[in-house]
Amino acid sequence: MPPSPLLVRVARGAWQWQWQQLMGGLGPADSEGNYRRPEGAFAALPAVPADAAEPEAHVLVVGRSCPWAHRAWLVWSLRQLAASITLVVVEPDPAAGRWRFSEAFLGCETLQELYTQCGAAAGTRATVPVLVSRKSRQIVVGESARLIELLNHWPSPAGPDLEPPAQRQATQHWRELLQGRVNDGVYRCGFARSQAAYDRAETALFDALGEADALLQQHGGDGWLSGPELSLADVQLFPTLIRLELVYAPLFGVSRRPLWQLPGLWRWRSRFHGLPGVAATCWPEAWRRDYFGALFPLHPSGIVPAGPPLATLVGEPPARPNRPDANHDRFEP
Ligand SMILES: N[C@@H](CCC(=O)N[C@@H](CS)C(=O)NCC(=O)O)C(=O)O
Repeated sequence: MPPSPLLVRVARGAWQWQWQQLMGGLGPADSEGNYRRPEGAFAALPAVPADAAEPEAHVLVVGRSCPWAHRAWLVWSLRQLAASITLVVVEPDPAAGRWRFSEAFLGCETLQELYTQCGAAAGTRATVPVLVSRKSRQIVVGESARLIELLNHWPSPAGPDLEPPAQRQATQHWRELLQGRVNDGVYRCGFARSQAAYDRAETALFDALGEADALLQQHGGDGWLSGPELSLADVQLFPTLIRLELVYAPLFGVSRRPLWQLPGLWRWRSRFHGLPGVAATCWPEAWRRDYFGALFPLHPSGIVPAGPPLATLVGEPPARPNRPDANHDRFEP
């Protein structure tokens, strides 16, 4: 027998209330339901440390699924900083809601312990990415937007300058636009607590992607987001776009335009993925496992869906139907 309409109404109301409480655990929202990312600690841009070139003097802590960590990992990789900065990958512990070292690191089992050991105030969120000085046991910087600037100034044997002087203004423009509307924008969609909040974030996201796509199409398959040379703007865009079909479209509801409908961005993503060292920073299984497994209020079953193989998301865009007028939705027995 189907449940009575009254029971359905009560259950719905109770679930909605509980859902709002659970969403509060993912992040704060304003009174209109817009997601508001909390400020991070250790957010200032420091000077390049005097011992920056010393072998293994610094440690960059990243998590595979975190897009903010991914951008730092990319700069570390593109600028070949492995000799002076050791990369340490932490694993999520979703039950405890924290990051854990695979093996004890500087005497710490969890990232929270490392933050405390480095003098972080009680209650500080222990987030990745974070750059730590091994010698002084201090956090150098813990905010990804500043961290990638610092890594770009870090002494490097061969790495490119990701803030090319001739493109400075355009790089700055794109970085600011991407940070809010795209990088955080997908979270503003996924963590929205009202339809209006979601609609605002989703429109801003796809407007920004449309703008980037138009520009890249004008470049005709050459060049990068802020000009002929690769820049930090490209670095910021990649972690969000490479997760689009794998995680953000199905989980955060950002599926209005699949990327193959934005061919400038599709080709840009393939070229970026093909840069030396980039593929080794991509972990689609870990991304899906962590996002679908950990974000309980968005996906209570915890079932990790299959996703398209990464290899199908790079290379030439999928062939379009060769008869544009064909009615593919028509049911023809
Ligand atoms: N503002 C930070 C945000 C980083 C961030 O939110 N990292 C998440 C993983 S994607 C994290 O470590 N969260 C752990 C926590 O909040 O306790 C940045 O961009 O560096």
